[in-house]
Amino acid sequence: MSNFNISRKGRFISKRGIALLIVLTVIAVLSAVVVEFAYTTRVSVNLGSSYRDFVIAESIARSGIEIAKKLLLQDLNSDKSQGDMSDFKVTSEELTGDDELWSQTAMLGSIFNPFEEGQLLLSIEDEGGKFNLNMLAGMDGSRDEKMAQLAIKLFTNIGVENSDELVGKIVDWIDGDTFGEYEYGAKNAQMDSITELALLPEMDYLKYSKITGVAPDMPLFSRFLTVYPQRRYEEGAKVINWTVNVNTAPKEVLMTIIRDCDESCAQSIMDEISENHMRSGAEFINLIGSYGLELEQGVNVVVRSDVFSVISEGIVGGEEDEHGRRRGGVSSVIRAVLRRSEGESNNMDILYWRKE
Ligand SMILES: [Ca+2]
Ligand SMILES: [Ca+2]
Repeated sequence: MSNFNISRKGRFISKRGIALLIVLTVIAVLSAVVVEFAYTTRVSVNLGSSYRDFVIAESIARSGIEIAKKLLLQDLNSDKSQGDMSDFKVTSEELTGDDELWSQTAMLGSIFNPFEEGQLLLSIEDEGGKFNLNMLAGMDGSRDEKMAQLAIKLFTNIGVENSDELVGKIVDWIDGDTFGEYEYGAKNAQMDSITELALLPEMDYLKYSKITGVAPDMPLFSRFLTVYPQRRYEEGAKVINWTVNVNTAPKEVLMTIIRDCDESCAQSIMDEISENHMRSGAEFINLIGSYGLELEQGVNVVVRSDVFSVISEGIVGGEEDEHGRRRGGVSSVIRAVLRRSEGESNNMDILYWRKE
């Protein structure tokens, strides 16, 4: 295999060069976490070796969350200095190493490993390209019909049968009132986690993984759906449009937000975006306009986001597979949702945290 890739901007960048850039970035953040790591390593000497391995694995997973925070803040700063406030995905085939490093972290484990005693597998995903289920209903108990129609369209695009019935169940689950066809045992409050979908009437694993687009053993996140940011009630507004970061939206979401755009149409638009990411909502409107297409009602298009889901796994022991990933060792996984706050002092809020 060639040791060189051509970046989107036409430059030749060696894989070693990319690895070096990532190494430099991570070394900068490691100084912050190394103290915790050294401490747990010292403590572990006195413990049984399998428990010791678990403590180290967990420490690596925690460090991964710190690395994710740092990468996202660094991205915000470099976006500001470059005057391009957009967040987009860089796929592994076209790694450039110098922009949107957060979106390239899936490569981290196989390119290099900063931890001598184990391996870090980190993935960061933008939640801004997904449908926020909490938009379906307001505190006043009313169903937001515009959002309901968009959700029905999205579920139909995903291949869910009776998607209007599913949306009805979710609305009853979320909305503040206690009347409705599927109200029995409903929460009647906004969702805190996608996993609440599993509590809906007549839900099973197969349906759950179809609706969320992920395997049942990865329950926290979904390819198309999110519950973040939970802004709807906080703002107290009755009608809020669906704000979508089109740079990170999956094909099924693009099919939903554009009127009369089938799968191959959405695929072409997604290909164009991955070739040249959108730098403004207007640019996207022009792009779909060139296909003779327009947005659905109730949709706002943006090109950036501040809410990201992170899966950080530390693995100790085991054997490396052909991709350089360890299998069969002691593993610790942390799933978190992080929000970047803009302002004088950029920082990260943790919206969700779960350790497995
Ligand atoms: Ca960015
Ligand atoms: Ca209800």
